[in-house]
Amino acid sequence: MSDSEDESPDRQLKLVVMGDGASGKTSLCMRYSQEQFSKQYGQTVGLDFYLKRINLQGSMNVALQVWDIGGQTLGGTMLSNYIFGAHGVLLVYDITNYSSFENLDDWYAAVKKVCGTGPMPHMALVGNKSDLEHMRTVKSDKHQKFAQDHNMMSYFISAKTGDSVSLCFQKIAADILQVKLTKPEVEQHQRVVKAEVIDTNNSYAASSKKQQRGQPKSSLCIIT
Ligand SMILES: Nc1nc2c(ncn2[C@@H]2O[C@H](COP(=O)(O)OP(=O)(O)OP(=O)(O)O)[C@@H](O)[C@H]2O)c(=O)[nH]1
Ligand SMILES: [Mg+2]
Repeated sequence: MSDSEDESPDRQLKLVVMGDGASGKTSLCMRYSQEQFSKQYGQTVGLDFYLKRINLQGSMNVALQVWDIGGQTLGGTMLSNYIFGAHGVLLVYDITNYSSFENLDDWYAAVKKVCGTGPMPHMALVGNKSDLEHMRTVKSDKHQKFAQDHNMMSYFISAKTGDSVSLCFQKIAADILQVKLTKPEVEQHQRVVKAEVIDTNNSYAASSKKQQRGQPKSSLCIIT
């Protein structure tokens, strides 16, 4: 157990992760809390909890209580209870699935309903599966407009590669607690750039003009 785990946290935050089924909420939570990813889809029934202890500015210990809400709960009677008391809400959609983006209106409305005329929690728009950029169906400007219209912070992440996952949570926690992340903190949570060699003959790049012209088979180095 690390020193920070021994100490009781200075602050505890409830973060609720919501959005359509299969948008990658559980994958995001698993990546963040356990550095794991599974290609298999197991639908979340109701909700799951994750706990992550982080440190802000080297001095503030924060316990993040992450509530992973099953996509099927939209319209159900329990959803309001799950949202109640949230400090932050992550509205997650899949950038390759347009309807998961469209349905964010309903997820947003569910949060609004719980808050009534009171203050809204910190809201973050999270476009997941950024590793599937070549299959994107939600244009980036639509994403930005939604974030602006709803006064939300906005992120593109990949639960699969881990890209921007840690930084996203770190920034959300810092924003809620109104502290500024230091440059070293931002760098620390930015994922280390790694090169992955993929076989272009089995990837989307296989249909590129280069291949069509019958050029020799090759491997492509992608920076993720
Ligand atoms: N390529 C890719 N696949 C992902 C990513 N995140 C999740 N997936 C896949 O998408 C599928 C659904 O992921 P889940 O995390 O179970 O989705 P969920 O939002 O929790 O779904 P519900 O529990 O039904 O609400 C799984 O097959 C994951 O492997 C990602 O960043 N990239
Ligand atoms: Mg799930």
